[in-house]
Amino acid sequence: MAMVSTADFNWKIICGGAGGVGKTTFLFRYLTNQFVANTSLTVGVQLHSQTIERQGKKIGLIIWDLGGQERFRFLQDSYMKGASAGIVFFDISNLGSLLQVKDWVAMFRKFASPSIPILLVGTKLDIAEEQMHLQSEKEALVLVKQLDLIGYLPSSSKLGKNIEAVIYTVVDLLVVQKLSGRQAGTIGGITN
Ligand SMILES: Nc1nc2c(ncn2[C@@H]2O[C@H](COP(=O)(O)OP(=O)(O)O)[C@@H](O)[C@H]2O)c(=O)[nH]1
Ligand SMILES: [Mg+2]
Repeated sequence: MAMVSTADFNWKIICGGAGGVGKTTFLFRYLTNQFVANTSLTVGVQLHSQTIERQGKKIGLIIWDLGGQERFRFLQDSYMKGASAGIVFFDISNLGSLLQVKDWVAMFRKFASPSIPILLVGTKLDIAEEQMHLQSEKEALVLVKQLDLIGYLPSSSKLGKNIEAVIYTVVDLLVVQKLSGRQAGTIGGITN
């Protein structure tokens, strides 16, 4: 992968979470500002690249959409290498999907870096009942603390809620870490 660019930083962000929680839909919404109701099953890994500007810095991003399906797991270890940050998704309308969060966090730390910053994101806020919002937030915040994640954000790709906020939260943290000279959770890789 050629990363010839004039960006100040080039970062790889990896996305994980149970199949069907809305990872592909989220990334599609982020990149195109459109909601598609029928994304086909993500086969293995898809990647999207873009350049954004945050805090006066030009940042080249490569966002990797890891398939949640068990049968593609074998592909995934090497794709996590060199990642600077991770996003783990679960479905607010299906709290069973929270059970897989721990595994994804463990994989990111094992194959990317033990100190990789990871944001927890709830999806499909629009179809979850009010009581689920509260319940999911409570459980998500427990996980954030337990697993030492950088935070939690509820989102809806349908409503376009907290889509950019998710990406910017991660990127802004990396920028701050970089500028303050702290390790941005990566070992070599594509990070400048
Ligand atoms: N109502 C609603 N449905 C969503 C949302 N995000 C994803 N979905 C639906 O959830 C299903 C699975 O989404 P997908 O992105 O393929 O999940 P992935 O396996 O995690 O990539 C699709 O039918 C999406 O349309 C959302 O924010 N609101
Ligand atoms: Mg997918």
